[in-house]
Amino acid sequence: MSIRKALTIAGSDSGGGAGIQADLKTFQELNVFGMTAITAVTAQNTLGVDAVYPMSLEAIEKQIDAVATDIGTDAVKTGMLFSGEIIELVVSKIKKYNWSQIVVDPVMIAKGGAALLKQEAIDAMCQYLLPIATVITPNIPEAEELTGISINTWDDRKLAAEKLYELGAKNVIIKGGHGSGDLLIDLLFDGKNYTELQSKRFSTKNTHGTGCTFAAATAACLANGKSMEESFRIAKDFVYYAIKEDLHIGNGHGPTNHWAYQKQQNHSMK
Ligand code: PXL
Repeated sequence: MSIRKALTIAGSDSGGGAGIQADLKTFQELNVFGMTAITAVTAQNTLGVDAVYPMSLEAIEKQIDAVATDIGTDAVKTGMLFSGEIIELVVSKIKKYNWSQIVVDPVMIAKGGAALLKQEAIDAMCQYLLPIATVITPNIPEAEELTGISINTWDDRKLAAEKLYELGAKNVIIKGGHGSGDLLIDLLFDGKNYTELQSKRFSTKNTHGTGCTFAAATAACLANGKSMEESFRIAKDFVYYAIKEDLHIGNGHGPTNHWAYQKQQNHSMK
């Protein structure tokens, strides 16, 4: 069996719940060999982000080159990219290496409000990153920021998805975690069809890193050769169980449970 690989280009979360740590745990659980190019190091725990240290452009470039020139990858996931110049570098490398399964999580702000992307970088994201995205996975505030559309109704959400598609993303998933109500509905738009996936909304503060985990699960599934819709369904299930079986780590917004999906699969096979 050939081993499928995925590369995450993202920030490090010392607390282990989000960023590259969440990505690697997710890749591992979904049977994909995970690799990293770290764009920034954050000092943080479940209570918040204490400091952000962006890596130099050279350090980011060398990490991507090292992976590309020896190992290669079947999918790329981008997370915290911090600045316009990092976005431009990452896009030029993705083009240079002809990578084609690109999951863009447009990370902007941490739960406590710390900026993980400079305001000036939003233009670069729209101009350079969206056109190479196989799929972009914003939450509602991120979709609003990227499109300028304020999302209050289901039609607003569809309109924002269409706008992100027009900006160049081949598929758009607008997640519903920031909505309200008993049901959490995520929306996929592929340029023609809409797919809505519903699940129960849990009342828990342990949701740190759900966005990273969702995008990493999507990238792992694409690396494994699954279709966009199937990848969407598996990523949704992965995050559902990760929130449902929360771990209660730390005193603030705790991480999700990256083991839960596999445990569920193993039980249901018995
Ligand atoms: O969940 C967004 C996110 C992404 N990447 C890093 C983070 C966070 C949230 O805190 O720290 C590195």
